[in-house]
This record gives sequence, structure tokens and C-alpha cells, in this order.
Amino acid sequence: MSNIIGRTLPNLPWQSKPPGEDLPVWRYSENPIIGRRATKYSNSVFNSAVVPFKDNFAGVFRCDSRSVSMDLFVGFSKDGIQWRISDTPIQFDCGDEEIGRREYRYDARVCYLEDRYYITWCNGYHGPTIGIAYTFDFQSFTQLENAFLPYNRNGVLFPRKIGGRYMMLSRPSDTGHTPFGDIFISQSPDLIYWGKHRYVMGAVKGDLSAWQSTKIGPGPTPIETDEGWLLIYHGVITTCNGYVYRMGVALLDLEQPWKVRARSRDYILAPHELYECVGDVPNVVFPCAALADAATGRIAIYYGCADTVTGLALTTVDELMQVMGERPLK
Ligand code: BMA
Repeated sequence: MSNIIGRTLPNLPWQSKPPGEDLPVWRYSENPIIGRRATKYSNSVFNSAVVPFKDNFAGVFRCDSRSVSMDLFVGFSKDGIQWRISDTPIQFDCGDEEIGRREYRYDARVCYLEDRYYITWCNGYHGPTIGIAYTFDFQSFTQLENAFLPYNRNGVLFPRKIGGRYMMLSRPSDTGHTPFGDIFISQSPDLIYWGKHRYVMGAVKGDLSAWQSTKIGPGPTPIETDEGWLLIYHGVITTCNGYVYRMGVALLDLEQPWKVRARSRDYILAPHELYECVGDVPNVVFPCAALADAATGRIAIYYGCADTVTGLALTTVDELMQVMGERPLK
């Protein structure tokens, strides 16, 4: 038995594992929980991040519009399943006009850190890089400097300082649909200046674990356990029909999170349901957030489906530890 370190979440959305299910992660029966037309002008709502907020939940949602521009929108929910999402994008206050100017924004993560909620996202600045902002109330948002030089995607903060420094995972990339990608970690004393970059783990060449042979990228905020940081991530293979995105899990060292303690050879969730296989970008499951309950070990994963709608998937800390133990990537 492994323990989640963190808050208890008695209202975490939950369904038990269906009888006969072999995979360590299972889907919420009413998926998708958010449809493509959830806001007035949206074409699609996916790759979005939710967190516990007061006694309920709040989130930052990627809603691509019907003009197909990408931006971030706030939403609130009482149960983590039914969401009210704003029709107007988040306005970020930024001390520097150069940085505050919007090109495009997508694939947000939200991380409660110290006394506030930090949002990181893929931010257009002469190519994709990692934007950072914070909020206390999900009403006003203050944008900081971009964390990195372009080109980078999937900036994921750790929920506390480690060894006295803030830590962020990311996936250096290119200006397009990047045909490569490994996960790195960067460290900062102040969330402005980032350095001490370390390689964490990469795509797996060869036939051992081909679902993650093209590129990988960090997903939700890492979940602290007594055995290490649980990192749910996406892995991509290039097929004759294009990219296919699946989900995997790894365990990173608690004090030196660039050291990988375990990693699954098998995927934990893959596009098998129709709403994951058919949409604006077929065959994509893309996790951006996870709620975790320290009392029960339950985990609820929010993931984009086919770049079109949002799904919910359930698991436990023990299921994830077991799959890494039984079928390790050696
Ligand atoms: C990535 C990002 C994600 C998207 C994925 C699949 O490069 O653009 O937002 O879900 O491709 O299209």
C-alpha cells in the first residue's frame, strides 16, 4: 500500500473499477463530461486543468473557438463533473506589455503552491513557450515572465519547493507538431529565473514500449506519495495515419525528481472509445490534471479526448504503483 501525501478530498468525483476491467485506469461512465459546445463560441473544450477550490472545484479550460483560435477560460463546478465555463477568455494582468500580449494560449495546468494557484500553459511568444500566472480567486490573474525560451510545451510545476527551489517539468519542442520530445526539469528560486536544467526521461526507442517511441510530455501536476512523485504523462507513436497519444505513469524521486524510480512499460489509458478516436484530431488522450484524495488513495484524471471534448478517468495510487511494478520499463 502506498500513501498519497496531501489533502483529503471527500468530494472527489468517483466510480469504482468495473468488474472485469484489466487496465489500471477506467473511464467515468458518462464520458465525455464536457462537450465541444460547452461555451457560447467554442468549437472544442479539451486539455484542461481543474483543482479543488474552497469546498468545490475550479479550473482553467482550453476552449478553441469557432474561428479556431486557442485561449484559456475559467470554470467552476460543485461536483467536478458538471462545469460552468465562462464565455470570455481570462484577462491576464501583466506588468510588461511585451509579455502580456496574447498570441495564443493552450493546454493549461493549475498547481496550488504555497498560498495561491499557479497556471502554466503553452504561450505563444515567437513560437510556443511556457507562460506562468497566478490567481488567488480565479477572478483576477497576474501573469509573470515566460519561464523559458521558445520552443517549449507542457510546463508542469511541482506543488511545493524541493531542496529550497521551485521545480518545473517541461518538454522542449519546435514550432510545429514536434516529431521528438523528452521531459526535462528546471529549477528556480523565485519562479522567474529558471536554471539547473536536468534530463528526466525520454521517448523509448525500439520495440520495447512503442506507444511512447516518438515523444513524451508531462501531464498533471505530480502527485506526492510516500514512495515518490507520481507523474502521469502522455506518450506518442508515429503511425502510417499520424500521431497516436496515450497515457503512461512514472515515479520520480522525492528529493531529486530528475531521477526516475519506476516507469510503466504498458500504457495506462489509450484512445479506444469513439470520442477519443473521432474528433478534430483523432486518437488522442491527453491528461492535464488529476485530483487526488490522501484519505482513500483515489485519483481522478481529466484528459482531452481527440482534441475535441473532455473526459474523466479514475484510478488509485495502488493501481498505478502496481502497473509500474508488474510491467516495468527496464
Ligand atoms: C500537441 C498539442 C496538444 C494536442 C496534441 C494532439 O502538440 O497541440 O494540445 O492535444 O498535440 O493534437
